[in-house]
Amino acid sequence: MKLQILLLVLLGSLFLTQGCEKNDDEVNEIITTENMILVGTEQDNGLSVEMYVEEELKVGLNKIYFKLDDNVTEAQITHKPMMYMTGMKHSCPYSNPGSTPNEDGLFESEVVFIMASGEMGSWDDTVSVQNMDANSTHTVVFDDLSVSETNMKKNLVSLDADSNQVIYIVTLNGLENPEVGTNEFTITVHKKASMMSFPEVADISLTVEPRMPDMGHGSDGNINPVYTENGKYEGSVVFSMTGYWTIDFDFVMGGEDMGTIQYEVNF
Ligand SMILES: [Cu+2]
Repeated sequence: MKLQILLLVLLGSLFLTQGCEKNDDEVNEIITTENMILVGTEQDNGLSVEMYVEEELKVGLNKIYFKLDDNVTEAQITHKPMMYMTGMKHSCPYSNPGSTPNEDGLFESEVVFIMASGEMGSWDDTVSVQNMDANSTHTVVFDDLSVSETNMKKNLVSLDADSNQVIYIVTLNGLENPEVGTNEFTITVHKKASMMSFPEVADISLTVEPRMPDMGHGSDGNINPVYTENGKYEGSVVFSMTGYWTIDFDFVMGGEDMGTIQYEVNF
């Protein structure tokens, strides 16, 4: 009898889960520019370019969308985020959109902001468009972008085979609203080759280890982050209760231990 009830509950939760997944798909489909934040509209040489975001820009991984005039079906878009500070400027890790828009007519790109905007400096994004339909070129600048602090960007300082110092820029994303249970996250890893160049790092073995230092325990069921694309590694972490947690990420490349980065979560 008890077994039958258990089976019924299991079956029920299976249907519930499927129902939820269906809903998520529907939500994804109705995301249009109307649900997004228009950062700005700029024009050059007869083409208008709009910049959209799903949420306010922040330190860490951001999706930035560009929309061109409706009739453009193919375009080569390159952009360059830049921060202007006193006496210097620097860029950050980013990826360029593909040559065709998504089903909502948006060209998708990613930017990993490594500093917040404010008294220390301001961000802009220079966007160059080669309209393949009209064979025309256009350049616009979105300036004074507002980027908020998250404390989710850290530097991993390591030595290469010749004992030269190498700086890797690491961000942790997706744990803004942690919950008891499984939390999916995305780590980004880029090498700081110069103030302007931040190539992705694709060949790192990462392990995740959450701990509750005040209580002396960790948790089971964590999934080590695995590389996907554009410097991104995806995994999940289990918080078995609310409170103060530390999360250690251990970095290994080519069998060599590169070091550990620790984040803190309190909820
Ligand atoms: Cu800066």
